[in-house]
Amino acid sequence: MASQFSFLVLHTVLLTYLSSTLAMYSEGYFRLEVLFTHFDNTDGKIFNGKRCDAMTACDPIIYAYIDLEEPAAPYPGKAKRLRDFQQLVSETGKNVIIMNAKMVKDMCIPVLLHQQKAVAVRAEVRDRDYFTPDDLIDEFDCRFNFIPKPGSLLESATGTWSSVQSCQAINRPNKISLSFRWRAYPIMASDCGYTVV
Ligand SMILES: [Ca+2]
Ligand SMILES: [Ca+2]
Repeated sequence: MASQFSFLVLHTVLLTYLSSTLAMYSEGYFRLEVLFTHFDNTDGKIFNGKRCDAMTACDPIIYAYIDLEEPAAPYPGKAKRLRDFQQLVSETGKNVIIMNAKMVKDMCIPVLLHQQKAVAVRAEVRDRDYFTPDDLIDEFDCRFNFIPKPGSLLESATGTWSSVQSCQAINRPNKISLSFRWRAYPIMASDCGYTVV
């Protein structure tokens, strides 16, 4: 009797868990995380080939914006002004940065199973100067496609990171690089500010 009861309880718990997971997934809301890992501007130059600073290495500030709205548009897409971007990294006297700089954005327009959602992360890197306006080092488009798979249903709140990918530099491609990983995992409608009935 007791074991029958605990079986029933377990059964109910499992069903509740599965249906909530299914509901969560079927709504198609996801949290997207982008992790910048590596910036390399070994020769210490800005967008026009001049040096960042006369005597020292660059002082890079990395700004980024996850563009879900106009991902197919050329740079900078939806991020029209510097204040649209989020400042992620600021370093002094470094041409190369190894980092773990993460940004997060919720995808609150549902992406359904096997649909493809294009994403473009816009990044702008500037050289901080204290007595003159900051110099533009380069601008980057970091593009990828997110396609929810049936496996997404079973992923925990962590998801799996992509392999390391390269952004496309707008001004000095092949001379400067910015790399990243990304992942996406299901979230609840309430995370998007929607009321669940
Ligand atoms: Ca400078
Ligand atoms: Ca500087």
